[in-house]
Amino acid sequence: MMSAAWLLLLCSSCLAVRAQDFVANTDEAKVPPYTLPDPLLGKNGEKISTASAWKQQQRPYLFHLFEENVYGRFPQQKLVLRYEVREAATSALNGKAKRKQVRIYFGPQNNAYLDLLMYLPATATAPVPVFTGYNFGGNQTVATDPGIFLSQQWVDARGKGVVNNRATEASRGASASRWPVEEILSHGYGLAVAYYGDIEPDHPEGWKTGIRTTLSDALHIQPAEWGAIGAWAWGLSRIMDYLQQDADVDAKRIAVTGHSRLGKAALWAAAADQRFALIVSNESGEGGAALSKRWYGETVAIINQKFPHWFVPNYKKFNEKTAALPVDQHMLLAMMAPRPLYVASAEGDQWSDPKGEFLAARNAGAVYALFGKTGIEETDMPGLEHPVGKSIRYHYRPGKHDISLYDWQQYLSFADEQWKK
Ligand code: GTR
Repeated sequence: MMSAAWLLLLCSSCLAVRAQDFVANTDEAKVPPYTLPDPLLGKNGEKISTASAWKQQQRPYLFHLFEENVYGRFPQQKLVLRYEVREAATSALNGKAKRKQVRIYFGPQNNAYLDLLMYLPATATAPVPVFTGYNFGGNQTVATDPGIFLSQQWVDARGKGVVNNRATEASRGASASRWPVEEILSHGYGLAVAYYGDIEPDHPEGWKTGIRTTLSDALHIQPAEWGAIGAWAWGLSRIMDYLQQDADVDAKRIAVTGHSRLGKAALWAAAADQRFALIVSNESGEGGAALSKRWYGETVAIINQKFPHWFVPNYKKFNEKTAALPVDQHMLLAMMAPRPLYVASAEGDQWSDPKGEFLAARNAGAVYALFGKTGIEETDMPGLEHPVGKSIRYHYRPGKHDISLYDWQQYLSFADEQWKK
């Protein structure tokens, strides 16, 4: 029989765990000990020690664990896509760019599509590497360029120039500071962006009008078998399908980038689709590059509560017990191997747990080592504006949760290093 005192103790420690998981901690001294699963520990307890065992056995096994517990199933059914070049301009952005706007239809019907906006260096004489990723408010927010089609989709009411959840002319260039197009072009790279709401509007009811419903039959997947992040990731893979057959694009050098929730989607897309050659996570935080078992900043419970539509329903099982999660996010980052990976955090964004992002990036290195690649050798979190690491790079910069010019400059020079050797 358990004594009353013991019961009391047990109960109060349960309560402590509950409270801890729902409350965001930002005091490093209060981070309790946690254990990270070993990405090289196989399904049957064996040690994975070669790149081929990783590729053939361990990677598919971990991918499946992420599908089951975090993001949901990633549909493999191939669709016959249709591409409509809606507009092409040989001279945009004061002659610095060629602009192309392509509608990617996901099948024979006209009800499911995504609008891609591309800027390519005007002077390019050969196919160029391309950075791709989503924006938050429609393609017209990326630049003030009046030639960009205005998004007609549902957009978040908080965006600049948004009236009744629709974008207006006043939204042009609203997120231009996040997309230094000329800087990207000056490195000889193109940019291909889309609005994530084309795939699924970002609210708990969004799945009803998004591709989780419209393509449910075509993809042989029920809406509840995956989440919005999974759907957005799937959309990035379809952008890749398009880019692969665009003669202006060097399809072997396509980088996928994403900020915050879109960084989560970029990471999951690159885990599922190894055609992405370089991956950038900008402050992707919880459910992205940050460790889930480390109690700091946003937690699994908080994210599931606030964004019930982002992950697979199974993920909610771990709200109050992240210790039971069979995976952690260093394993997601490990699935990028051996491709170059950049993880970035900001000082003013403790919500994303910068140190948890650094530790995940560092711990992914064991898998890169199987390929003879060096990740991050530094054991301590680096100082501000002091990027570290080789095939896996990490930086911590001053400033708020955002994508700054400094961030892009690091990504572009990282790509130069990797691609222009
Ligand atoms: C926050 C959310 C984060 C991050 C962020 C964003 O509200 O808690 O996980 O995704 O939004 O996307 O800006």
